[in-house]
Amino acid sequence: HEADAYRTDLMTITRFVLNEQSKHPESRGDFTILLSHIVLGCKFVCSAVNKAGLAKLIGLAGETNVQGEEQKKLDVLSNEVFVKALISSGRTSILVSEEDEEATIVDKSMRGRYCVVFDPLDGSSNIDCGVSIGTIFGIYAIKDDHEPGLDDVLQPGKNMVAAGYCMYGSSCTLVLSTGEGVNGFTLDPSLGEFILTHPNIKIPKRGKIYSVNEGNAKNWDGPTSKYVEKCKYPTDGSSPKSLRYIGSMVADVHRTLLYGGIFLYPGDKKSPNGKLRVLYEVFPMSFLMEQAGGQSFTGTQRSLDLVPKSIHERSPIFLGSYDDVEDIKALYAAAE
Ligand code: AHM
Ligand code: MG
Repeated sequence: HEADAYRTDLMTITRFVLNEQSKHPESRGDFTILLSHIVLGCKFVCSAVNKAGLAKLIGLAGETNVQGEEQKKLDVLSNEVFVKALISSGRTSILVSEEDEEATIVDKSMRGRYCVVFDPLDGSSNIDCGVSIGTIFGIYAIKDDHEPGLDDVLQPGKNMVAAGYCMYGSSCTLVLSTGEGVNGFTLDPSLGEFILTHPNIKIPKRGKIYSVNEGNAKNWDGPTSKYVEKCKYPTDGSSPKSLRYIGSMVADVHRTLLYGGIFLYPGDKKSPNGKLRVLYEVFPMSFLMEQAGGQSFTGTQRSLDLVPKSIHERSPIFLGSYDDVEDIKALYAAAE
């Protein structure tokens, strides 16, 4: 009976990725090992985030613990866990984290074929009020026998071999693409395993939601202003869109992926490049969006074609349902 099979035949993320990799004869299992270390980091952060609300009660972040040591802030702690997990996987050469100004070049004795760019805990302004936050990551492969350098990570997003995020929300959800579609896994806390719950995610071709920090509207450029105006007062007979904005990129993008619509963090007069970082925010989310059938645009080009010049560079971003992104592209084209 099929209903039974679903309950007893658990597709864990490790099993899923092993299956995927086995289709590639050249695969040596390195990617699966790397991923299991990323998953460990996500489980750790999930558990730390869940306890954060109790911090005052049990003395976590920002307080002194029984040994008299100052406790670490959640984002600093998350970064340390990811850096150590990634190095100890033995499968990485370079790490770029939002928390660290410089890239980490992994010691020769621990080096592997991958570079990981990540934001260990994004949306940190939402931590103290218990709103969803997340980890974002992207993975590049480097050529064998080659001294790792910054040029391995200063590459367009289309060269990534995988990207994903983990959302610490009402449940802990990991969304991953290795370039063959997008799949979502939910942490079963009783098993400590991510189980496939959202196979083959496809974003609706058009959506009914727009997501943007409208508090910046007075500094927007013409096309962004026109676009948002059309969301509210459509001129083609369609219904106005709903506004949803959490202020956590992972949560806003996750909703966009599942329900459709558009997420915008445009450049404006004050911040011409917007706020979001190319390597570990714009690229991984754009990779996932395209893999799910959506699009991502910077205001001038396809986001994944951008060639970053520095590791913490920012870019405007417009991503989401294919047709909704077409509309904003048309407005920018018309303004040229
Ligand atoms: P952070 O890296 O300091 O957490 O900032 C990134 C976050 C994103 O998650 C979110 O999309 C954006 O900042 C929200 O910015 P704003 O508060 O300007 O709307
Ligand atoms: Mg961030």
